Amino acid sequence: MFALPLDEVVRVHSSSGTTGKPIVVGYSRGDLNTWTELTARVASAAGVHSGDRVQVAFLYSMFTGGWGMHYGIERIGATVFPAGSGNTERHIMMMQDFGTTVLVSTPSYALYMAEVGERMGVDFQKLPLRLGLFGGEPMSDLAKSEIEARLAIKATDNYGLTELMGPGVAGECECGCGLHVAEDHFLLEIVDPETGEPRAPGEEGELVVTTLAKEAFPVLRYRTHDLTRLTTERCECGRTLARMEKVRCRTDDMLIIRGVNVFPSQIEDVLFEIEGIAPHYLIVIDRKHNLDDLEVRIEVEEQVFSDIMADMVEFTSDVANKLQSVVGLKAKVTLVEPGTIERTAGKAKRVLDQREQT
Ligand code: DLL
Repeated sequence: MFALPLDEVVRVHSSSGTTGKPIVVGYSRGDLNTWTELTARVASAAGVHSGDRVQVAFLYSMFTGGWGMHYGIERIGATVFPAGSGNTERHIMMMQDFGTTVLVSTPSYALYMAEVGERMGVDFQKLPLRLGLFGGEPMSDLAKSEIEARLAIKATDNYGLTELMGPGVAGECECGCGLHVAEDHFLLEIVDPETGEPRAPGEEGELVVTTLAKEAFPVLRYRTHDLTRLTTERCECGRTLARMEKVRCRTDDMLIIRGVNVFPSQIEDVLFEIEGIAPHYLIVIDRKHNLDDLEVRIEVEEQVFSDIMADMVEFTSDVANKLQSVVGLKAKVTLVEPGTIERTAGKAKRVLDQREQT
């Protein structure tokens, strides 16, 4: 699908394969320059400036996150630590030793870093860390506040996808009220995900994007599967670019369990509001006797575990009732010990759907 001969393509990346086989994309020299400009733009809107020490904890690989943000931050004149993802204790050590001021990662990895740091006895309030640029996966309002409180930083959301370039498509400014879109490079439309018909301004729908200046891999009316809405109301920061609301979910994130449409983000919202639940969970769906079975495994904090059976039963049934009132389904709630749900340094895997195999 390249629009230029291969010898003019100077970089290749691929998507994380959210919907199956990864999509391979190419960049010309001009595309790389544009990409750097646009990631510099989102980073500076978020509040990064020269003098900042920025620790990039995205994968440096075929994934666009690491390389994309790296060059933009360099262009601003800030100092980049290309730490990559994984080896979390080393990350924490780097934050302490280098006096990192800005962290760049997925929101789920930031929460994991908070956990590891707390275990290491680090007081994040005392570190110079002040800002986080997060992206690559949804960050609910509650997850955002939790990151802000535990890491003692301000968190901003950054959106993009490989097919358009990677990060740099849209990002939150310091006002934190939606993501400013690089409208001079991308034409955005919102359509009805079922029919493809345009939605009225301000209505929620699927984001469809046309690239305006890409050379090696231009796309026309590309369907992102991401649900959002656009606003052209002026932002307090003074930028006149349109803003998109944070993407809560994808059209194809939707799970259909016993005929009920369920978005993992709805489950997350319920869990994050309950005291004593750690921000790590796994949704397991199975099919038993031709019937879908929903289980939500959640990590709880030490103090929730009780020797009194009745207390534990009450806690789990309280969580199950809250889930049922929001999602409309009865879920089996399983409490698991802290640290037992698998952590990833990239995008979190929250759903295990075992129905296909049964
Ligand atoms: O995730 C590019 C990226 C990297 C953006 C780092 C921001 C920061 P892909 O791997 O192709 O590209 O995945 C794109 O991830 O269609 C959304 O469903 C989801 N996604 C990306 N950023 C956000 C976000 C990168 N801020 C797919 N909020 C997209 C919600 C997001 N979902």
